[in-house]
Amino acid sequence: MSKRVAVIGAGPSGLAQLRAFQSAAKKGADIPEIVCFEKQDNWGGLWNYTWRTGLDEYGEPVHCSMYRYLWSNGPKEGLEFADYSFEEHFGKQIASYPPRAVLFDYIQGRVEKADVRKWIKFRTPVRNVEWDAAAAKFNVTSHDLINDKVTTEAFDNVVCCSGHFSTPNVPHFDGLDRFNGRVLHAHDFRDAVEFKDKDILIIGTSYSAEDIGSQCWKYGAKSITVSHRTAAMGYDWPDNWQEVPLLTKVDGNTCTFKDGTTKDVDAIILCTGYQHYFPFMAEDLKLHTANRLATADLYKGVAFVHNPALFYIGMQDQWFTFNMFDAQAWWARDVIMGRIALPDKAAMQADVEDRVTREDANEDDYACIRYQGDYVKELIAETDYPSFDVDGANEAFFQWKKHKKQNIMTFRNNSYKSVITGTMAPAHHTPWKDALDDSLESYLEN
Ligand code: FAD
Ligand code: NA7
Repeated sequence: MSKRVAVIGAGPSGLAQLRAFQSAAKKGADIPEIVCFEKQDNWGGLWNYTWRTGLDEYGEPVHCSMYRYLWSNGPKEGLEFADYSFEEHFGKQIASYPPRAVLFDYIQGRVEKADVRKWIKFRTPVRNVEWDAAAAKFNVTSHDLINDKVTTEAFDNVVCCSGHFSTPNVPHFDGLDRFNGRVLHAHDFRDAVEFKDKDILIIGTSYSAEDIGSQCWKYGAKSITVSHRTAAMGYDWPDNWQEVPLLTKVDGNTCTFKDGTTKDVDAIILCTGYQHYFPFMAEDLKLHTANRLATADLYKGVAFVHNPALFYIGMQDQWFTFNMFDAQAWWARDVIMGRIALPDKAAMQADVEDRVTREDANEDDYACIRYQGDYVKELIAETDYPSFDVDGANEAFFQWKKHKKQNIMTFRNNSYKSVITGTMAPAHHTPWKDALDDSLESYLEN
């Protein structure tokens, strides 16, 4: 096939795209030439941990938002690859909430087996993507940082897999500029030990707030105060943890909240989410969407309705992750290879509207999980991605939610059944709160 496809990013979504093409080639298909551009020096995306924050050694914004001691925030049974089980990778079944290093190893195992590293240009950020209507091709400009060389190449398709949890959303609060302690966004949080014996204030109530607060609690923070804009998380928190209304002002170390109460703190961590940010995309190709399950302007959540030679993978808010990226990547591959035909623009826009309406009708998180599970099923049914028990994965998420409600500091001690191999995960050898070593070696000691 004489087509050329550019994949932007070698995180879980980009790697899913590479694996999708490689699996077609393995079955004898004539696949396009694939070039994957990755700005970091290794694959894995957010799972590729670095101690660095701010700018990296080349002056590029550090992509990593992950931190030491991060354990999966949902059960691994909800994200397992249908074509590469945990048992295949580790040679045994492992416990349900692996730390970051274990998941990185798992992600890496599949693509090492597929031998797709040769398609990736590391340390090569994409700087610009434009559509040349006359040639019906994209001009992709990338920067080889090691040789400081900028190149523009033509591609028939672009698959954007650059992630959307890296560019922080950083609100201002009155007096922050005069705060006497440390202020940081979750994107720059690396090591909870820094906050041992400290009083910390967290702003936000979603995954980052819950998990960074829990990390700080686990590693010995003196107190954790969580400030909410919309609603408190409402878990049964430990004694040195409180939930308060929104921060209204900071004066010295004293924080005042909407109900007039105050708290003196040593550090403020803004767990206020991230922006979908694509500075390298020409305006007519740029995705503008909120962080939600039904993204704007993506037919089937993948093909850009204003130019469907362009695909975005993994741009949804995420209950499902790795297996959803796979479903999307297999589907994008089949459009690119002419196996799936796209309808006209009006039909694609109607599809987006329908997804938005259906998402808006979801009444609770359980409905949202089912909604995203149904989406994964829908895409899988249209490709040769191995079918798996998505309802079983939904069930793992439902159990996870119940276990969190029962005890937010022990939910990671639970085990679930793999929907790929049918095996029950073993209990981990140490309860999460006592397991201070998050290394792969320690986790696999079961
Ligand atoms: P990313 O992982 O963000 O990868 C994008 C890649 O694109 C990066 O390698 C980046 O360097 C590259 N890139 C960006 N811009 C360019 C450019 N211009 N040119 C070239 N390359 C570029 N999910 C789970 O399933 N379980 C969890 O426990 C979990 N925990 C999380 C914890 C945190 C703190 C965060 C932020 C996210 C977490 N996630 C978790 C969700 C996470 O989004 C997915 O697991 C996954 O990493 C998304 O993959 P991705 O490839 O879409 O994006
Ligand atoms: P999320 O899930 O986007 O959540 C962002 C949180 O930040 C949410 O609680 C918001 O409150 C809060 N927020 C946003 N802006 C403000 C302002 N201005 N003031 C107060 N609070 C604000 O991001 P996370 O980082 O938690 O999670 C991202 C991913 O990382 C996730 O998928 C995980 O896998 C890990 P709201 O409820 O909107 O009032």
